[in-house]
Amino acid sequence: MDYQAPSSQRRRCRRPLLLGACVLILLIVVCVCLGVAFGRRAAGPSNDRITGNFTTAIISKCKQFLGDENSSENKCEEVWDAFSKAYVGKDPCEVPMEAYDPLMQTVREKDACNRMLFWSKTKDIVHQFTEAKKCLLTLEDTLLGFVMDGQTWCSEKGSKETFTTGCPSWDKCERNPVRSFWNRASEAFAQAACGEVTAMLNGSISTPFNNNSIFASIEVKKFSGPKMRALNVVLVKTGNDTATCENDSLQTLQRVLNPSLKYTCKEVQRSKILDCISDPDRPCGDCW
Ligand code: N1C
Repeated sequence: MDYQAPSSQRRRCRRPLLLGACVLILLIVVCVCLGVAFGRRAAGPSNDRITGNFTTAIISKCKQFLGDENSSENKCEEVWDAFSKAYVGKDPCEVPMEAYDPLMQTVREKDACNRMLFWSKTKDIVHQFTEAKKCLLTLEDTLLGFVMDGQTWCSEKGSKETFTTGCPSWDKCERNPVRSFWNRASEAFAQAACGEVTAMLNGSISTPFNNNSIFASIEVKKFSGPKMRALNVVLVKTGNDTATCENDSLQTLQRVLNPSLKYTCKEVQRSKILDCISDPDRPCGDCW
């Protein structure tokens, strides 16, 4: 026959059990709370989202560009200062291109007459080209272009920090820090245009000269004589691409181009440029 404890004894037995369960529940609650608190901290500004690393990256790229000159340390601090003042503490959709004016004053580039290369939707081939042949220069071959290429940055209203993630995308708002920077730097690069200028446009798309591009909306508008003489378009084509120098958008380009400038356009196969890039003995003039 099963032994049945008297009910008072059963109650006494249950009490420690109940206490244990309470302690366990309490422990679980504490653990969950701690987990959430620490988890939130970990998911907050990740390492590359905090100012320190970005500052270091920008300053060291700047020094890499300027080389080991003694003055490069101070210059790069000065560049960082002017650069960060343009957007730190501001709403990331309220940074106008003019915010970078002081930065442009800080960095003065030498004239590169007859060597300037502009581009639109041809970034890869253009940079392969300038990497291999040193005859032409893009904005990314100047200090600011070199340092900022491929970077993302923004801040927040009232913040002292720079974030490198969670920033507005290119099209989310026009006055975002990255877009305004490229607009302003491109404007300065085009204002410095001198002699014969080359532009590599993409012959694989229906509108090689696109009104929304920086090339059309900023750079071409700044091209003017007498310092600049001509714009030579290289239309990069692949296989049987149909776009030609007669393309409607290129007619528009000729119409909006300052009339004091000479204009030429040449269709060139991408494979021809690539062959030229891979042969160190071929001079630039042979590439198209
Ligand atoms: O809008 P785009 O090209 O016509 O701008 C290209 C034009 C070039 O001639 C450059 O002088 O504007 C200048 N420029 C850069 O140098 C540059 N480097 C990196 C503009 N944009 C630049 N980027 C990034 O490329 C930029 O962050 C944005 O995402 C693209 C714009 O390229 P696009 O539309 O092909």
